[in-house]
Amino acid sequence: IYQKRRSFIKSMGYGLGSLSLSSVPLINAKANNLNEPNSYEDITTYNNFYEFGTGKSDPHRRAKNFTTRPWSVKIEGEVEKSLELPIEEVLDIKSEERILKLRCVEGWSMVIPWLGFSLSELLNKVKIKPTAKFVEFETVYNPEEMVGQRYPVLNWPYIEGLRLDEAMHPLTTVVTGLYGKSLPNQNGAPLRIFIPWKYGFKSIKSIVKITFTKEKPIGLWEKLAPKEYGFWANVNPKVSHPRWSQETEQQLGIDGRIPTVKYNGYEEQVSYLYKGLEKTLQDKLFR
Ligand SMILES: Nc1nc2c(c(=O)[nH]1)N[C@H]1C(S)=C(S)[C@@H](COP(=O)(O)O)O[C@H]1N2
Ligand SMILES: [Mo]
Repeated sequence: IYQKRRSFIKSMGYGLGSLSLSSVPLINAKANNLNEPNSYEDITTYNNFYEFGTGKSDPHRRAKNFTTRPWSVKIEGEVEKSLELPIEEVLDIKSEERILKLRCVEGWSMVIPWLGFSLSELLNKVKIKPTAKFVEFETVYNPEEMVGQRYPVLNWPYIEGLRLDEAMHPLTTVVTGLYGKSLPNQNGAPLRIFIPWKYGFKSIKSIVKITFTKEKPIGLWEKLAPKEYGFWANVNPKVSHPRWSQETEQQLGIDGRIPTVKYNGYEEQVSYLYKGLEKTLQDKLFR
């Protein structure tokens, strides 16, 4: 099914978002290639959420009645004491507006005014053991409501992972909403993470479990196609996907393709995480 990732956006015919933002982002992390935010319409009707189908318009049509209450998030693994947090307690953590750019590995991008807070705030609710080196995330498994999960298109549930210091980076965000509203189901309600310097598939939606691990987690895409989707998946225009170049991208609502920027424009904020590892990571990006 991943072959479908070939399909690029043709001419989208969208204008620039008509909504203007009254609030200023509280996080001082402007990507060096950040355009105007995309419209609410773009962000909520053009999605990747294979649990609801592989078409870009499937999630917003099929996720309408998805049940997000009651909901809880388990935090377990290499911790002193595991925790199961009701969603209400997660949403009690103060969210702020974070205008960040999403770059999908397929070659399209959007600028999104998310609402959220640093994942570290959630992770610090448990006492993490020194043996924890990575963090694994898991999406809910609910085939009754997620029609895509009724078919073995992917090896459900969706899994992704980060190195512990990547997970603790202040730009790694727990997303609770967008455009000042609660998070639409198609964007990963009631909570998803967002890692702005990595390809979009790392930003896993509708999370029910977070596990601290000793070993590097293997994400669902990496398991399916290890030559195409690696663990690191840092945005890098110089490292091609085996089947297409990553040098440019189509930002929804913008005419023509724009150059893709290393770490999706967040190099200044995140490059220290990969000091000394850069060469290795470039080689391993899709392996
Ligand atoms: N559970 C889950 N999370 C997911 C996906 C998915 O199919 N299932 N798709 C990923 C991909 S490939 C991208 S590009 C982003 C898209 O996020 P958006 O639909 O909010 O723009 O979600 C990511 N998170
Ligand atoms: Mo993606």
